[in-house]
Parts: sequence; C-alpha cells; structure tokens
Amino acid sequence: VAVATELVGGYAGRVRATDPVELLAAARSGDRSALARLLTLVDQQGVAANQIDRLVATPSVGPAPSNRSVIGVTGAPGAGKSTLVDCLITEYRSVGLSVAVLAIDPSSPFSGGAILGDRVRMGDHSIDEGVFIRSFASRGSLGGLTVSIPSALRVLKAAGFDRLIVETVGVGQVELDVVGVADSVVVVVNPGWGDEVQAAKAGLMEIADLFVVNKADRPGAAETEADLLGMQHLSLGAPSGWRPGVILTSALNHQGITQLAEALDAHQVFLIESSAGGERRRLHIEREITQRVAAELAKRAGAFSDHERWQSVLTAVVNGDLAPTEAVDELLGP
Ligand SMILES: Nc1nc2c(ncn2[C@@H]2O[C@H](COP(=O)(O)OP(=O)(O)OP(=O)(O)O)[C@@H](O)[C@H]2O)c(=O)[nH]1
Ligand SMILES: [Mg+2]
Repeated sequence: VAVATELVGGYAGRVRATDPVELLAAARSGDRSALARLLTLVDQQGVAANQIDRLVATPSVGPAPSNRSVIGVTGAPGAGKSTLVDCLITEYRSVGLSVAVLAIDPSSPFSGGAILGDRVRMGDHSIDEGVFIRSFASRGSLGGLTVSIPSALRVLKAAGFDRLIVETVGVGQVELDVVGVADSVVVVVNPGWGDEVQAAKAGLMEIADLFVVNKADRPGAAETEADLLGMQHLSLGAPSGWRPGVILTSALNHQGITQLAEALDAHQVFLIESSAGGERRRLHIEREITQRVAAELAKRAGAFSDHERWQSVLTAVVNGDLAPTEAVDELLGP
C-alpha cells in the first residue's frame, strides 16, 4: 500500500502506477488520486478495466457492506439537482458518513458547461476527505449512459463510501438509464409541474421511488405536491408495496434535506426487508450485461471502430443494394 501511495501520490502531472491491485489498495486506504486513476481506467474500458472489475466484483444481492445502495437523482435541467446533492453531502457528512458522487454529463464534450457548473457548486466539499465527486461523460452511443458507470460504482463501493449518489439530467434516455443503476431513484421537480404534459408525468411516475419538489420557496409547491400524490396510482412501485413519497425542499436554503435523507433511509430499509431490492439488483445486472454484449458486438462488427467499413455498409443500404437486416449480417459476420 505504501508503495502504491507513493507512486500515485508522488506523481507530478502523470500518474505512473497502473497496477489495479496496488491502485485499489491505495484507494481503500484513502488515496484519492489512486481512486481517480481507477475510475479513469474503468472509463477507458480496456484490459485494466476488466482487471479492476474482477477485483471489485462481489455478490450483488445481500447485506454485505460492499452492497451499499446507490441513490439516483434525476430531473429536468436546472431543477436544482446539484444544489440538492450538495445539501445531501452536507447532511451525510454531519453524521459522519462518507459520500461519493458521480455526476453524469449528457452535454457534448465541446460545451462542458454542466461539468464545470457542478464542480463550482459542489466545490466546497472538494477539500473534505469524506467526499469524492467525479464527472462522467455520457457518450450517448450504444446503451446511453456509459457502460462504465456500473463498474465505477462498484469501485466506489469497494473504496468504502457510505453513500453513493448518481446525478443525471432528465433528458429522455439518460433519465431512464439512472433507473438501470440506482437502488433509490429521486425525481426532482419544481413548483408548476402541474403544467407539464400528462405523458411525461406518467413516465416519471414509473421510475420514481421518491419525488422532491425543490424550489419550494417559490409559489405553487403545495399544489405540485397534491398533484403528485394524486397520481400515485400510476406508480409501478405500488405492487411491491412502496409508494413514492413527496418531499418539499428548498435546496437553496437547505430546507427539507433531513426529511429527504430520512425518506431515502426508509426506502433502503424497504429494499433490504422486501424482495424488491434483490429483484432490482438482478435487473441492474441483466441490463448491464445486455449493454455490454451490445457494445461488444458493435465493437466486433467494427461498426464504430472501422469508420470506412461502417460508411460503406451505410452507403450500400442508402443505395438500396443492401437491406438493413442484411447490413447487420454483413457487419456481424456469419
Ligand atoms: N429558488 C430556488 N432556487 C434554487 C433552489 N435549488 C437550486 N436553485 C437554483 O436553481 C439553479 C439550478 O440549480 P442546479 O443545482 O444547478 O440544478 P441542476 O438540476 O443540477 O441543473 P443541471 O445539472 O444543469 O441540469 C441554480 O441557480 C440554483 O441556485 C431552490 O431550492 N430554490
Ligand atoms: Mg446539475
């Protein structure tokens, strides 16, 4: 451990230690640059990523400490998700719990605004050893949310964080993807949600374990709460015995945060005591493997790595020389 820490900790602009075993040992002992390096390797999805994943793989169902729940926070752009996560960090830190946050940035690599914004907003915690915040780009390719995320979460669990939070912006696919990794899904809305279309509401009802009406310092919060409670019959969670509660918060004023933390704890207890938690984790794994297989097939087909091949198959379909179904055979081979 000492060696790994020295190797990683002593780097000047270039991390040298790449041995996953050493890096993981260092990360477990609190070395944040080793942890950052691990997550970078995981995100690169190479041989090292597979080695790391092997090291942090544990039985996914059951009460082992490494099976800490993942809290997913989603909602429309600007709903106050980051401010809320910032409040949750403060709340958890006040009772001595360590927190890791993955902020999924759906924006293109060229804008980068959301990442910077989150860094600035959550910046107060950056010198706190019990807090780790990392932005991940969601590549928007196959599988939407990058397939690295489940693996990154396993690394963070192995590193010993008490609470894991994933923030994603609610823009269609990414919003649904948070369901694929989170044990507790928090949907953040604002007063005035009653104006939104019914279909969008029904979709959110399906994924939410908990609703937060943030910016409750603004008019209309009570109406929004009533509206949400009135729609609970649409909740998919109902058959399992859980009805998504509604918490009113003003993240700006740090109000309602203790109640939110308590509601999250209650949901975690529900997951552990009912069969819902185990079922959900099984679905997560099913989804992850499906995405990994799809990504691997695409890679083998050269669909994304071999640009020329991809373009020629595309052109053949455009010209009517090849049917789309034949294109799949062509790309995947016999
Ligand atoms: N009035 C009021 N404003 C808030 C509250 N919470 C957040 N805001 C403000 O809303 C704006 C957006 O907050 P963020 O936390 O960045 O929202 P977000 O959902 O993370 O935004 P994206 O990640 O860009 O989608 C900021 O200007 C916040 O200061 C609140 O409770 N009340
Ligand atoms: Mg944000």
